Amino acid sequence: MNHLITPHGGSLVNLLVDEERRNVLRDLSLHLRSITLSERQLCDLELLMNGAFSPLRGFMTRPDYESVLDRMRLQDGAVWPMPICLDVTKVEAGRLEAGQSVALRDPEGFMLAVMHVEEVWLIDKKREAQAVYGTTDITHPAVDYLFHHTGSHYVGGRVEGLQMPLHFDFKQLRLTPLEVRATCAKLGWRRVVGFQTRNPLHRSQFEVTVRAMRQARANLLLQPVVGRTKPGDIDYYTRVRCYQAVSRHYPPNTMLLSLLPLAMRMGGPREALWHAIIRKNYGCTHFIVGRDHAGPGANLEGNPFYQPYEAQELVKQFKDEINIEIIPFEEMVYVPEKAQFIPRSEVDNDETVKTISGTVLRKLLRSGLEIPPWFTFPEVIAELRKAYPPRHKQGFTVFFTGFSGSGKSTIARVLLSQFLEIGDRPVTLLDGDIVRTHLSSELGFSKEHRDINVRRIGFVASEITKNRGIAICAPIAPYSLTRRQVRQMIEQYGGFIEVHVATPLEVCEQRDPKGIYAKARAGLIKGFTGIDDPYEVPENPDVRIDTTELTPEEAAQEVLLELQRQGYLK
Ligand code: PPS
Repeated sequence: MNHLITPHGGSLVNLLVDEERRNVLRDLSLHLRSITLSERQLCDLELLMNGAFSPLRGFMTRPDYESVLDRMRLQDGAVWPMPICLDVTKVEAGRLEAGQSVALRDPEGFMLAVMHVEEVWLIDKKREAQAVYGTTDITHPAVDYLFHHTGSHYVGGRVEGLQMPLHFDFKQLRLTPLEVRATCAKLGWRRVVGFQTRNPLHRSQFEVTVRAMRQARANLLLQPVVGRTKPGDIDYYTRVRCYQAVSRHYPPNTMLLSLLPLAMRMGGPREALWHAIIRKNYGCTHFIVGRDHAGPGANLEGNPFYQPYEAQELVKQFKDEINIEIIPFEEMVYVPEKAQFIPRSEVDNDETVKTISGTVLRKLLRSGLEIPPWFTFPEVIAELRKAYPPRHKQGFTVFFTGFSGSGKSTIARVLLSQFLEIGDRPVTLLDGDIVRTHLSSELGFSKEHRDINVRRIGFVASEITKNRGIAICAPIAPYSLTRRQVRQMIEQYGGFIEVHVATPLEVCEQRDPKGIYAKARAGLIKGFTGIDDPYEVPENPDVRIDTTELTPEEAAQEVLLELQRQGYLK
C-alpha cells in the first residue's frame, strides 16, 4: 500500500504548520478577527487539517464550490461531490474581505487555525440544496441545516492549522489518515476494506463486513462516525462501547477500529462518493457501500429521498477515477431455517425472513421487551439496555403550572412524599419560592425575568432527568413558549409531565394564603399574574386539575395515575 498517494494521485494533505510558523501565526492573531466554529465546522476543519479531505487545503472558494455543485468536481477536475464551506452570518461577512486572515477558534476560544480569506459570497441556498441533495424539502436533515442553521454567506480560503480540535474521549481510537496507514503497514496489511457506520454493529452488519473481507481478501477498517450523524441516532459513547465488544468477534488481528470525526450530511449518493474518497485517504483499497448508504430516510409523504441502490451506482461510476474498489451490498435478512444472514435476493421462496428496523428496536428497548439473540450480540444488547432503560427506569420531570394559590406547591409536596416512599429514584423539589431564594434571587417578575427563571428551572430539571432522577417543579410559568422550550430541554433525556393546576382565579384569590392578592388588588404589587399580568392557559397538558373540590392527596393521585399510564411508574 502506498503511504502517501491519495485518490487524486497527489500526496496526503497535512495543514498543521511547524512550530516556527505556529509562533508567527500566534503573534499575528492578536490583530485578527475570530470566527467561532460550530460543531459541524469543527468536524470539517479537523478532517481538512489531518488530510482526510485531501486534496482540499482549506474551505472552498466560489469557483470550486460552483464546480462541485454543477459537476461533482473541483475546478481542477478532481472528483469531489460535497461542498466544504465555512458559513458566517451577514454581520460577520460584512467585516471580512479578500486578503484578510481570520483566526478559527473552538467554542472555548482556543485558536485552532488561521484562514487566509480569498472570497466571501452570499449563499444561494435553494440552488445548493437542489444541486447537492436533489431536493429543497426541509425534512431532509441537510436541507434543514442549510436553511435553518447555516449563515447567509460563505468564506473561502486556504487554512493553516495550529492545533487539532481537542478530544478527551477514546483517544487511542482517534487515528489520523497517516496513523491508519502506518498501522496497516506495520500489521502487513496490503488490502484494506473500509466500513462506514453510524449505528451499532449488529449481526447483519457484522456478516456484511466478514463477507466483504472474504470477497476482497482484505483486512477490515471499521470506521464509525463520531462527529455529527442523523438527529436521533444512538449516542457515540454507547456505540463505541458496542464496536469494542463486537471487535472481539472477528478473528484476531484482522481488523482495526478507528473513529471518524465526520459531520455527515445524510446526502445519499453524493455522500457515499465522498465517504469513498475519505476512506481512500485513510489508505483503504476497498470500500463497502450498502443499501441506502447515508440515506436521510423518508420525506413527509413517506417517500425516500433516494432510491436504495442509487448510492452504489454513483460510486461505481467513479471508482476507477478515485482508485478504490467498491464492494456493494444489498439488504441482509435473517433466515431461521439456515440460522444465518443472507442477501435478500438469495432467499428461496419457501424460506422465512426476519428483520428488525431501528424503530422496532427502540420500541423493544423502551418497553424492556426481549431483543432476539439472532439479531445482535449479547454485549450489544447489554450496552443498549444501559443507554435506553425502559420508562420505569428513566428520569422524569413533573412540571406544575398555574396561578399563585392554585395548589401547585401543596400537591408537589404530597408527590414528593409519595416518590420518597416508593424510593426507586432520587427526587428534587424545585418549588417556585425555593428557586427564587436559591437560584433566581436577583430576578423580578417582568416577562424577561420570569422567562429566565423558568428556563433555569428547566435546565436544572433536565440535568436531574438526564441522571434518571425525578424533578418536581412548581413555578407559575405563565408563558406557553417558555413551557414548550422547557419540555424540549427535558424530553431528550426522559419524561416531561405537564400538570396544569387549573384552579380558577376567584378561588385562588379567596384562599390568598400569603395575603398577596389583597396587596395586588390594592396596587401595592404591580404586574401580578392573573390580576394585571397575563397567564397563557396550557392547551394540551398531560393532566389538568382544578383543586376547588379536591384534597391535595386526590389531586396528587391524578398525577400518579398519569405517570403510571405513561409507563414511568411500575
Ligand atoms: S414565575 O412567573 O414562574 O417566574 O413565578 P414564580 O417563580 O413561580 O413565583 C411566583 C411566586 O412569587 C410571588 N409573587 C408573584 N407572583 C406573580 N406575579 C408577581 N408579580 C409576583 N410577585 C411575587 C407569588 O406569591 C408566587 O408564589 P406562589 O408560590 O406561586 O404562590
